[in-house]
Amino acid sequence: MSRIDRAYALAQEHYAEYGVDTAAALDALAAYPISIHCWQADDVGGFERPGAALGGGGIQATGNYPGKARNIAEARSDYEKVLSLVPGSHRLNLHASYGEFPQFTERDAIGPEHFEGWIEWAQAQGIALDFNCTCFSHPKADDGYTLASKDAAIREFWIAHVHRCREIAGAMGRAQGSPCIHNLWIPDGAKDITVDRFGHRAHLLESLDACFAQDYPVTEMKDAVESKLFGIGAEWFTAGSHEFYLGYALSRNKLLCFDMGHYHPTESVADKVPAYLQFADELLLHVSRPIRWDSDHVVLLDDPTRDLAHEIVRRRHDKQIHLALDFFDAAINRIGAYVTGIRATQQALLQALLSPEVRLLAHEEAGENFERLALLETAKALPFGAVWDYFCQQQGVPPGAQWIADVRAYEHAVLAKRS
Ligand code: RNT
Ligand code: ZN
Repeated sequence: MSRIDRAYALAQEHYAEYGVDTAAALDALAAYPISIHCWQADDVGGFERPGAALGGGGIQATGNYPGKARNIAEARSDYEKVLSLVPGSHRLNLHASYGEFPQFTERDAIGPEHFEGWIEWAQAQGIALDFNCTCFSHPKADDGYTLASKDAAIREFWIAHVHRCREIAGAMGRAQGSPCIHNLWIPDGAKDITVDRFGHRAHLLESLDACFAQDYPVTEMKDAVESKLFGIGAEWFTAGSHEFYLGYALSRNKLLCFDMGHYHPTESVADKVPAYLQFADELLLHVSRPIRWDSDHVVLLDDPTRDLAHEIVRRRHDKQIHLALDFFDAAINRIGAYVTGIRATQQALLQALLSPEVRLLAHEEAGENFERLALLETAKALPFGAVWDYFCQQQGVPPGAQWIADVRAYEHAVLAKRS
């Protein structure tokens, strides 16, 4: 028996003493898909034009580590490398700006034909696709407004873009036999005091209704709307705030997307999940790590992520929580950033799946609050790492720290050759 097998056998026994079935936890983990965001590979640049770069829109990738993907072939090679280093089943979350455009194509003219290559590639990888409209980094977003603009022509343009994106998402969902989640986030807002907040939001409401006028079967695609607190250059006013989209999602039967970086720093997204799920059966999460602001740092196995994972796992039998990642660090090896963040998210899920929930709940319901606290603390020291390594081995990906050297080797062989 290898060290990993022996350690797992002991861990299995150990967890069983706490009433936890490690094999069941691993089955559940293997079945929980994480939608990997495409934009860590190229700093949210997209491939609409050669050398496209993220511009404006209140999101910002910082750093200039060498080796970012310069075209779709390079991005796919990077995603394949990432997929080879993470256990479990996954999806890829594409932005509209990552289409295969033979020549520059305006955003209101894109279509499923520009994503056929992606659909084929995803099928070959055994993964499904999710989709996002791209309502930023564009001259028609330069004044800070898209769907909430006071200019009817600007709104029309972006509504047409979202129509195209929903059609693309529908085509993806049909091809893959699993609904494609189409997420809408807009940067709309203003740097300084804005008098007519009501007017901009009224336009946004009307634009969204126009965006979603056409119904698609839920087996093909589902719409999500993502709120935000503020962005760089939109510090004073953000039209698509939490309250706005909370009302919108509930009244229009859309999925609400909670991004972990889009709230006041002391708010807990983990706590929002069981609140929101009193009113809805489904939601989308953007797992991210804000530091002081919506900085989109690489996700780690930290308290907010662990806390969120517990809420996800607790609801896995009666609610649908779609898990997508949203971080982009341009200051370190981008493949390493991906793998670190994906594995951390899965580790958080695994820790939650291995939590002695039955006992914790019994203590809670008996009013044994000291016992509850003490058991929570004790559970932190259970041999979770042994279960994780076994999972990696079972899934045919490197356990422990072995993958770090693999990323370094890929950097030498592939990334370092990109100028
Ligand atoms: C921006 C939102 C949004 C983007 C991606 C690229 O603040 O979080 O989800 O990060 O669409
Ligand atoms: Zn997000």
